[in-house]
Amino acid sequence: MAINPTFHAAARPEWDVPALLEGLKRGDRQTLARAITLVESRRAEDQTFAQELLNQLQPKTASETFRLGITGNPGAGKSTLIEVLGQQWIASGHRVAVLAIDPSSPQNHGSLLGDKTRMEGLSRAPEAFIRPSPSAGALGGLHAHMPEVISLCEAAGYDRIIVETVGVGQNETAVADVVDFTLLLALPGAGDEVQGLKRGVMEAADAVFVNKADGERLTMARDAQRQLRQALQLFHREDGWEVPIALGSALEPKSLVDLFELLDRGMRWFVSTGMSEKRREAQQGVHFEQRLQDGLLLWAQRKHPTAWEDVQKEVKEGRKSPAAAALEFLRNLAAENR
Ligand SMILES: Nc1nc2c(ncn2[C@@H]2O[C@H](COP(=O)(O)OP(=O)(O)OP(=O)(O)O)[C@@H](O)[C@H]2O)c(=O)[nH]1
Ligand SMILES: [Mg+2]
Repeated sequence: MAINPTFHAAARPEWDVPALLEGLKRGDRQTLARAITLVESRRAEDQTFAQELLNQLQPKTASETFRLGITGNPGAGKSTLIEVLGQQWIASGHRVAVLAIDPSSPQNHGSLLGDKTRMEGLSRAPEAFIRPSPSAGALGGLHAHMPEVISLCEAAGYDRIIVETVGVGQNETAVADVVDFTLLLALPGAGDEVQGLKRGVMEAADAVFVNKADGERLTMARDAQRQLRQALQLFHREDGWEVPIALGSALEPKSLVDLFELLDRGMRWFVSTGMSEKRREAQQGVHFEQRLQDGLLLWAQRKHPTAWEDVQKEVKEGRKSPAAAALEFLRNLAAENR
């Protein structure tokens, strides 16, 4: 194949931040999708535009928007439930954004495709916006951009944000760092299924829903409810909120009345006691620190690529302990920047 020596890839057009802001204000979905692409971009030249955009967004208060995290083991029925809940919220006049965290692992790709069919009604609704977000990355930890993506959705007029994430592995409790309220989905059956939930996941839950309480599983669902109640008693909550445990079936919308009620009640309680606002403030602090850590790491790595590689090698080969190697690297950096 001949290579055209006069060919130059077209320079990427610069981002038009005022146009993005204006589009967001209009609630334009395409603009929202583009704005999310911008803040998720790893290109260094996009960073300035992303920050310029984010800095001009008016932050929403906890009484204006509600951020709900839905977590639970793979296959617990999170997407199926969101399909019903989202439509219920739309019917009461809300605009709903669903952000599904893509665990970025090959065995999970099936579920993302599945989400399209599992949230079919919602994905066709003009009042809904559904977006999978990448979670992993060399730097930046879990869903590193989730707080920004949430702000963008809110700026575009979505007042109910649902973040779906599997409650396993590293994603475990991270969702609680970006939402006002965390709903944990559990499955019928005392014993194994209940035990399978990690302590951290249970502790982060503001409410639990035993899903798939249908057909022959109803008795098992009640067992699970009882056992979860006992397990939750072991955790002390300083805020005084008693974690409710509902049961029902995402496939039978009528059985979800209790769940919808408890979500409403939870939302009102968290807003009226100032808990939601307090959480948002604390989360801002956490995000700042995370961003700073990411930035410092990247900076150190770029400044001394060779030393970085050498030290990595030494650690991997067991010639230095990770702690000692990190300390030495930091000392060298500090000495140089004194
Ligand atoms: N019987 C029954 N099946 C359900 C219920 N809710 C969901 N399912 C089924 O369980 C399977 C998994 O549902 P999803 O909604 O994709 O579960 P998920 O938690 O989003 O799964 P991941 O995104 O892969 O973690 C699907 O086949 C659903 O039809 C329920 O209440 N009862
Ligand atoms: Mg799902």
